[in-house]
Amino acid sequence: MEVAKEEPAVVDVDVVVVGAGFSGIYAVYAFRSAGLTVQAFEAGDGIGGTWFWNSYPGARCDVESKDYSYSFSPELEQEWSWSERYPAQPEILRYLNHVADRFDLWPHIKLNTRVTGASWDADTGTGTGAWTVTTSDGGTVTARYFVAAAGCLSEFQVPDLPGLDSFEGPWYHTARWPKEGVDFAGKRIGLIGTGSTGIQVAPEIAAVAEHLYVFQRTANFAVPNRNRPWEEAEELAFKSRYREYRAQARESFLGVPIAGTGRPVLSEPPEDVQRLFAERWQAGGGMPFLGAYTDVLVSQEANDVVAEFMRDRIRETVADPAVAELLCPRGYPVGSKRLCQSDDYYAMFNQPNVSLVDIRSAPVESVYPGGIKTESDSYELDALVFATGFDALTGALFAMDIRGAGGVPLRSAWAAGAQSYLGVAAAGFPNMFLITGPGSPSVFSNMVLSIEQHVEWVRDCVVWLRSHGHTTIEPEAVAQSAWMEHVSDVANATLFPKADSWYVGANIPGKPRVFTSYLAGCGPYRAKCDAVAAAGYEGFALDKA
Ligand code: N01
Repeated sequence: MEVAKEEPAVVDVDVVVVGAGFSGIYAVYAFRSAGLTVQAFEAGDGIGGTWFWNSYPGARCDVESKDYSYSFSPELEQEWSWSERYPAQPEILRYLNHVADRFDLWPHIKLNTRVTGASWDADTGTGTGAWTVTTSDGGTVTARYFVAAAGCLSEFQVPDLPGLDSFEGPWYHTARWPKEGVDFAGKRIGLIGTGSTGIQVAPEIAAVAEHLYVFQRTANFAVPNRNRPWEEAEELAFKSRYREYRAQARESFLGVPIAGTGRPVLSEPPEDVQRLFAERWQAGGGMPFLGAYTDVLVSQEANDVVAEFMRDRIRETVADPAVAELLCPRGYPVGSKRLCQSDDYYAMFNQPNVSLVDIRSAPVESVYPGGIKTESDSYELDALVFATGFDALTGALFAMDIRGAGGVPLRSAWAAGAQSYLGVAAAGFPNMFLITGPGSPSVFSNMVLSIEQHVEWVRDCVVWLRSHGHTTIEPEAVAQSAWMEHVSDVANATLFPKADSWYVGANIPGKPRVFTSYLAGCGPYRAKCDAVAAAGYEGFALDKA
């Protein structure tokens, strides 16, 4: 007997939001403030997204606290007090919980609930189309708009090492760190992964472990943080001009106002270049360092100057010249893999209980019950730590079974690489919005600023649709293709696509190699998004579905 498809007669909520990290939390606030009904689902048993899951020791943001915070509420901005220049993970989590308390957002957030699927139904009986969203608790909710705020770096990756199952000790991925913490005292620990995360967690492990073995496949560039307490007098002085500062940030390239020289490295006397890099090295921070000159990320010759400066700092920090040379990154432009920040990573290799293991020249062969075997040696280990990264940008979207018009899966629509218009919406997926999606500046910017910009744009779009009597919106295929071509043209004028990084999906076997972040800067990108809206959502089809 054929069972009739049950179609909901009414839509439960106006907006479903996936995730309750920085994006989802602000989306709840923004949509509710616009008079919309909103339901957010969060897989974790707490809010915070990336800052909830990545609770490994040493986790800290490399964007300064004053920038890595919401700007939507001047009152919040004034009353919250950051304790350090760069915020540590527990403090960011406290901040986000404070925001949820202060703005009474909890009633709209369902924890412990993963969104498993979302499908667009053009005819729900309401005559307007809606998304049917399924969740891990077996629930179903319908919504006019589906907002994916699932994070750019959510789907973590554990390498498929032969024999890992046989390992007798515990192993951990930094993105699922046990909330109760891990005691490494007196233990021999193997760390795999030397990206931003590995570089942060390593010194913390080395401080307590009997021995830390750092298994390095690719050496990474790291600039100092020069982290320090945010003194009250400095904070008060800064806060007196916070609004003005935020306005500058919005127009800036990275979402953080950076004072650069505005000149290329290659036009400057070499001694001036060395002096300026030395000053910025001393001051700490990756953005002012790479932003000192205009050609660092577009000219290989200019980039080589910076890379050699950084290698010299490694050589003067690490006592053993052979270890120092192994730590010196080569083979890709500095900045084309995410620049790391640390005050103590390189110096850690001077500790007698730390060894650097080169798994580029002698790769890991297998894990055995008592440790790791490489092509040249064996290492007896009590525990393993993976800081091996994420299926970035698309991983969290593909983890849900998202189906657009005609039941087309997002995974199929994006099989050759992510396709979006402005990084905020995708052709064939009506009334679906992506917060910091592929095709927007996202991971190449101060994420909190980019999140606010996207959420506000989407909120204004929905309000406009309703006030103008439109029921659906989705990008026109031609506008989307032109946008992605533009994104690619901008990227190809830089050194970024040269590296095998997660930016191009190179860390995930079989993932199409596509660079999908928009590199023309936050200010110009915002202007483009605003112009599209002002022109009645140019490039979007209205009421098509
Ligand atoms: O991940 P990654 P991450 N065998 O992909 C290695 C943000 N973040 O978690 O380069 C051996 O960068 C891999 O080696 P290789 C930030 O945006 C921010 O560190 O592929 N090694 C690499 O060394 C960052 O970029 C902050 O050769 C393997 C490492 O694992 C992003 O998150 C802090 C391997 C993965 O590095 C991701 O950073 C932390 C294998 N099979 C994170 N597979 C701050 O704000 C992978 N690797 C400071």
